[in-house]
Amino acid sequence: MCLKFYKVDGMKVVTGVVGNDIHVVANRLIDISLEERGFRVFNLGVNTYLEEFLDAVVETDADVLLISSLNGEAEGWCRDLAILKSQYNFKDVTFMIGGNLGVGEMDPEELPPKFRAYGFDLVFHQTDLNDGLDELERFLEKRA
Ligand code: B12
Repeated sequence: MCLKFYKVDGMKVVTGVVGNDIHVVANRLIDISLEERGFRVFNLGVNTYLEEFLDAVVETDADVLLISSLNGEAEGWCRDLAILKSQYNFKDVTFMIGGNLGVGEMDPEELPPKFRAYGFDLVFHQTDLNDGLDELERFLEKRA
């Protein structure tokens, strides 16, 4: 059961798991949860490279790119997002990432500013999926 913050019907979301990451369970749950909220989902699945995500955003004319990372390697795969974005002509696309964004000894507080500097609008480290999707809806509503 989720609270509805914003009418998202028909908004397009490209999603998937970045890099060499085979954790598929969260990916399925994210797909189902987005569909249930009324988004139109383009799920690229596991083992997806950043360039493939950006190409899919262009091809589907998506409103949101929601990247998931579970094995802790997101930083290596995503730090070039801002550079890649500058090669495309994105207008009003929301870039979101979540899952397990760090590994080993690190300060979890440092992860959101770090990933925002890489070019993400919304960053969720070890956050409940529905809390993150509620936040996405609030963000889209504010931006509208
Ligand atoms: C099952 C599992 C595996 C299976 C995966 C099978 C499969 N095809 O899916 C196998 C055994 C293959 C595996 C392999 C590995 N795994 Co593994 N695996 C797990 C385990 C036990 C459960 C993952 C799972 O399915 N959880 C259920 C789903 C529903 O929960 P979830 O993944 O956490 O996703 C939720 C949230 O993260 C969140 N979320 C996810 N994405 C996003 C995005 C947004 C925007 C938001 C808001 C929220 C959100 O919502 C999801 C749904 O509720 C976890 C430990 C654990 N207890 O979580 C480790 C774990 C994820 N694995 C881990 C590791 C390190 C690996 C390996 C690197 C191990 C190794 N050395 O080989 C490899 C990775 C190989 C690779 N190339 O990716 C680590 C990651 C470390 C980290 N980053 O903190 C974990 C946390 C175990 C640990 N404590 O060390 N793994």
